[in-house]
Amino acid sequence: MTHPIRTKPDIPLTAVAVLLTLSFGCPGSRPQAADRTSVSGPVMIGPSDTISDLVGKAARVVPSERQLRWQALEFQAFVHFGMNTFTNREWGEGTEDPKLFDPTDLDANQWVEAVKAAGIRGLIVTAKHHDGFCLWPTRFTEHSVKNSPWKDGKGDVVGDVAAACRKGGLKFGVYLSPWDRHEPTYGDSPRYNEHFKNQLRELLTNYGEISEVWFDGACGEGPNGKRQVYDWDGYFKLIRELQPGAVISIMGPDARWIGNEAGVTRESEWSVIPVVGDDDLPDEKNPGGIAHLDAQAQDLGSRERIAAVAKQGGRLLWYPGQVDVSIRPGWFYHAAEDDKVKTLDQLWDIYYTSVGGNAQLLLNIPPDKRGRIHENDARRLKELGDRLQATFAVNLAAKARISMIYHNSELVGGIDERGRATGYGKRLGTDFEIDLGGPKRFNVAMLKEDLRKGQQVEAFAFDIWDGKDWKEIARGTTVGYQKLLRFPAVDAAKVRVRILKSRDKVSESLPELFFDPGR
Ligand code: FUL
Repeated sequence: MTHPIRTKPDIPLTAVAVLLTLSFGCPGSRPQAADRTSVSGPVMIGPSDTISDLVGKAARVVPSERQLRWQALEFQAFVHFGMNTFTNREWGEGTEDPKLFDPTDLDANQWVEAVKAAGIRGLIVTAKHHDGFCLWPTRFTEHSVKNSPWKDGKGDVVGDVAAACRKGGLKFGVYLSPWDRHEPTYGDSPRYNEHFKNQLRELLTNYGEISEVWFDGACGEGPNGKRQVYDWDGYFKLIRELQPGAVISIMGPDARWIGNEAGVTRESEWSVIPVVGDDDLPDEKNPGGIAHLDAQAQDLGSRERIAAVAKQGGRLLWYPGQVDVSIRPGWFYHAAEDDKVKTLDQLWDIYYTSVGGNAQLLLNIPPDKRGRIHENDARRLKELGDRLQATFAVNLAAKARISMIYHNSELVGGIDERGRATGYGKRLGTDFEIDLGGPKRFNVAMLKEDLRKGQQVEAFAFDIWDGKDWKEIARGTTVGYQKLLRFPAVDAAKVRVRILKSRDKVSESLPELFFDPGR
C-alpha cells in the first residue's frame, strides 16, 4: 500500500539546479565523489549479497571525471580516412603501396566546419586502420604518409586534423587499430607491443590534448594467421600516464561498444554494468569491451543480470555505451555510395535512439579521395544541425516551477483511530509535478539524471494534465544521461514525471520540453 506525502512545495527549477550544482560541484571542478558512499571504481559483488545489497551497491557506482566529461560531449564525429579511401576497400591487405595515398585537396578545416554544422563536439580520426598505413609520419614504420606523394611526403594528416579541431573548438581523438596487417613484428607479441606503444607515445605526445583513444576489437586473422597477445595493461598505463584525461573506448575501460552498428541503444541502457571476475582487460575473442563482457547481450545491467553475475562473483563498473554508425553504408568513402548517404529522417531517428537513449553518438563521415567531406554528406550534416537547433534551442519548461513533489512511501505502521497513517517504511517512488506557467505545445520530452549521483531510474511514466485529469503519454525504463521521449504534439500547462521504480532516491528527473517542427 502506498501513500503520497507532500514534501517540497513550490521550488523553482532553477533553484533546484543551483542547489544541486552547489552541492555536487561543476563539471571540470576538482574531482570528487558525489557523496561519501559513491565510488567510480569497481564495487565487488558476490554470492552472499542479497538483492537489496546488490541494488544498494549498484546505486553507489558513479562515473569518473573523464567519463562525465566524455558523456557531456553527446555527439562526436568518426572519420575513416586512409589507404582504403584510395583503393576503394573497407579492409586493406597491408601490402598497398604508400604511393597510392594521394589526396588532391585535403582540408582538415573543411572536415571540422562540416561536422560542427551538425552540432558535433568532438572528432576521432583513424590514425591507423587494419592495413597498417599511418596518417602521421611515424618514426617506427615506413608504411605512412611520409612515403606518399601527398605534400612530397612532408604531410601529416593527424597533425592537420588536430590543429583544425583545436582551431574549431572540437575535442580530438585517435583510432589506432591494434590489428596491423602490414607490420612485420605483428604476431611476435613482445616486439609488436613495443612497436604499438611507440606509436601510441608519438600520438599522445606530439598532438596536444587527446580526448579519446579508440581501440577496435576487429581481427580478421584466419585459423593459420598470426597470433598476437596484446599488452592491454601496458597500453592503458601509457595512455593514463601521457593523457590522463583521455577516455579509452571499446577495447578499453571507459566506454563500451553499444553492440551494433545501426545506431540504436537498448530499451534499457545501463551505465552500471556487472562483470564476472576481477580481470579488467579486453578479450580478443570478444571484440566489444573489457572483462569478457558480451557487448551484444540484450540485458547488461538489470537487477536480474546483476544477481546472476553476483552468483559467480564479480564487480560493478561504470561502463557507458557509445553508438558508432556510418552516414554511408561503408566506413570508408566509396564514390558508388554518394547517393546512399543516410536521409535526414534516418539520422534524426538515430539521434533519438542514441543520444536520446543514454549513449554517446559517434557518427562516421568518411572524406573522399580529394581529402574533403563530400558535398552530399556536408549538406546532410548541415540539415541535421539545423533540425537539432530548431528543436532543442528553446526549452519550453525553462521557466517551469515544481508545484509539488510526492514521495510515495510504503505504509508500514497502520491507520490510527482518526484515519491517519502511523508510520511509513522505505520510499518506493517519486512524482515530480511541474507547472509550466501557462499552456505550451510540445512533442518531445527530455529526461536526465544527475550522473554524479549514479544511475537510479528503472521505470518511469510521463503524464500531461489535460485540464481535468492526468493523462499518461509515455513510459519507459532507464533514463541515465539522457532519455528523449517523442509523441504526437500536445498542449498542456502541467506535466508530471512518475518514477515507478528506482534503485535509490531520484533527485533530478525534471523534464525539458521541446517542439520538433519536423514531426
Ligand atoms: C570495425 C572495423 O573493422 C571497421 O573497419 C571500422 O573501423 C569499425 C568502426 O570497426 O571493427
